Amino acid sequence: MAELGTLESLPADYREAMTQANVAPLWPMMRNVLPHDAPRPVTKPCLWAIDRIRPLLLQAGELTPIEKAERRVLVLSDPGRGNGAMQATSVIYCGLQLLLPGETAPSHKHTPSAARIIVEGEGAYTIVEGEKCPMSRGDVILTPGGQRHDHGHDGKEPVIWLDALDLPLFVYLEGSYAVEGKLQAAANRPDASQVEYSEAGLLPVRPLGAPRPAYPLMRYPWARTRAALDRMASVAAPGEAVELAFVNPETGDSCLPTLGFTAMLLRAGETAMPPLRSASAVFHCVEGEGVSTVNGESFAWKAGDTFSTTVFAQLMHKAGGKQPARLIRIDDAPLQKKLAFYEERPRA
Ligand code: GTQ
Repeated sequence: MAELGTLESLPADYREAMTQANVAPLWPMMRNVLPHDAPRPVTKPCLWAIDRIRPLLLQAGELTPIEKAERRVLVLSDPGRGNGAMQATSVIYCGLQLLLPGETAPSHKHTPSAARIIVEGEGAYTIVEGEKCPMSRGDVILTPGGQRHDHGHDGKEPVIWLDALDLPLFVYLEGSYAVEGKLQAAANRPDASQVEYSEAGLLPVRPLGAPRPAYPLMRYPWARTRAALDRMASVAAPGEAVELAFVNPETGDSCLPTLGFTAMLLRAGETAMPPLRSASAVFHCVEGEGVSTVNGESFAWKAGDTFSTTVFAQLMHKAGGKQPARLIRIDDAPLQKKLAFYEERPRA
């Protein structure tokens, strides 16, 4: 492969003239923007242990009243992007949010899409365009871009959940903004996961030509997800992956436009070695414990912990203990598929 010319090899007056003209030579930067054969990720894999972050989050509850926070969140910061990075990977933002009993987080809508995975506590809820979604541990609740949402809490203990948004993408696109509004009244009926989409393979019949809701299902209750995983695990061959995707039940598409969510079960003591994927990902452990290696670096996790992986990472997961581990995987594969470059490669 040809050695490309460096910036330093160009005459100083030529470099100065380029700067004055607001131009830059591509060739010294060529391999930065187009590296050979595979991307060179900026993201560094990281483990965010709940035991470390929970006390800081509860302290935030004392230091900052909800009125002064709008959303009381500690963002999971990618160490590859330096202190205070507002993202976990290129596309994925994650934050741990705290709501205390009696609090409400004000209503707003924004261009990025979000999903929440409940980590602990009972009695909180999110209202999305009037649909009141109760929050229980492991539930996945969507707030798609442009849909008004506010959070409330009728329970007795602090509630913590993990937010996942495509916010970094929207910031990059100079497309990120929020619109504030009034707290919503809940619609006088249960959320669609309880009444319209309560069984896989059964959809509400609508008149011909009636519009299908873009986001028919806002809440994926953990009790259902967990039972489905366990049923799959009971028939899966040893070594066969037990993983289910959260999809739009009307279309089968990913539940959000850019981010994908799956639930995984790792049988106790079993090692899973997925292919190398072009998508970046964040894993959240809902139940159990285990160890994952990301390009040879080990992260020991347990329920409530979250960790990130980079694009094309060599991954290995192993559930520890005597119980299976159940995790939720968040990735940006739906965005990459829409851009027609999502790729999987066999492990080296
Ligand atoms: O709960 O609406 O972590 O708007 C970041 C932005 C949560 C939310 C975040 C948000 C929210």
